[in-house]
Amino acid sequence: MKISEIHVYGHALPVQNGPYRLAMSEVWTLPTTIVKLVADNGHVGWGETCPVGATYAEMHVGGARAAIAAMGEGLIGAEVAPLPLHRRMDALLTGHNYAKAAIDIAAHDLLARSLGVPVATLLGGALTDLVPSYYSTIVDTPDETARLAAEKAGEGYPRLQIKVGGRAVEIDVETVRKVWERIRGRGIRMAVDGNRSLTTRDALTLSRECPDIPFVMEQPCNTVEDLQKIRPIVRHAIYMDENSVNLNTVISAVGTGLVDGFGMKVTRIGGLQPMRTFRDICAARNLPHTCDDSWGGDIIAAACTHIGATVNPKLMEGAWLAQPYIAGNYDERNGVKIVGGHIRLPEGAGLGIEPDEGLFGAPVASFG
Ligand code: 0XW
Ligand code: MG
Repeated sequence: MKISEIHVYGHALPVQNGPYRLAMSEVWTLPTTIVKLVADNGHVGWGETCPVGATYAEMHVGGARAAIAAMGEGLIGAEVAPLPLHRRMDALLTGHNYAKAAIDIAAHDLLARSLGVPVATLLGGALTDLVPSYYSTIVDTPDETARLAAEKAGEGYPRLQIKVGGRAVEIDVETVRKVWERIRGRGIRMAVDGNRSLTTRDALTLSRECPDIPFVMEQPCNTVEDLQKIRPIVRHAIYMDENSVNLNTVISAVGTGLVDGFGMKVTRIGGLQPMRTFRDICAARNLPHTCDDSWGGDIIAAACTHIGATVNPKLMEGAWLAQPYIAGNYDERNGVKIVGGHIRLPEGAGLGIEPDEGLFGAPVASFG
């Protein structure tokens, strides 16, 4: 089964009750990029990639579309199977994992649909049909963050991620302490995510001022070198997120004992094929991790849920979805939703969703 056509669509995802605010950025609308693959036997598959703005990480919408265009014609005639497809993509373009991920996800959807099985089956098999999610607060006042954290804990989220950074560290300490007052004793896990923004000085202060609170510090500082510096002296577990840009960085972080887990994005690592390798590396070292993406609609949400369902539940830190911030679904009937802090694995073949093509308008590019 070979790729015969590739269509690329642009679609705007406005942030409901925006902006979505991280330590170093604020976003109101996210332009997502959707890929439809058509095979020579008529089967189709859908993929997506949606960076959360242009400064969260080294990725942006223009880069995604340019990279897909650079590979487009060269992928016509390629085998719709993850390994040969990645070899072909790597032969056409170095890097640009987040663009390759859209093709990879579409190929998984297409292959699974043609076999009549869920994508989770291609990824090794689902271990659950109810995948835990986690709620991520935005950077806000200590009181508002604590109020929201308590509300989300009450909704059934098993884990909360509290965003900090971009301001005096004293406010971050106050925020974390106030959240903890509201959720302690309720069995809810907690991550404190600096999204690369903290100096090593402030990361140490945050850890030392909260020795009694069992949170994990997610990507507090900007670089691997910063993490190496604080690693031996902080009191908290460290998770790597934005720095784990490919399997090579993951292997180094795992092999050197730099981290206790990961926040992982399906598109940053290059799609579901590298994501399953990442999952297995973490399992071999007993390291917990998330299965997220930075943003995206139903296609990304379904991809995160399918891989999330294959992770050892003991190590699964949750699949974060942008869905609570997005109005509507690509597939009104089977759209992926968080209910009670958990996500039901979509049923049916492939990703289990049938996007309404009419929403996306004319393709911004087509190949084949
Ligand atoms: C909470 N997320 C998964 C969504 C935002 O894009 C940021 C991200 C993270 O953990 O850094
Ligand atoms: Mg993070």
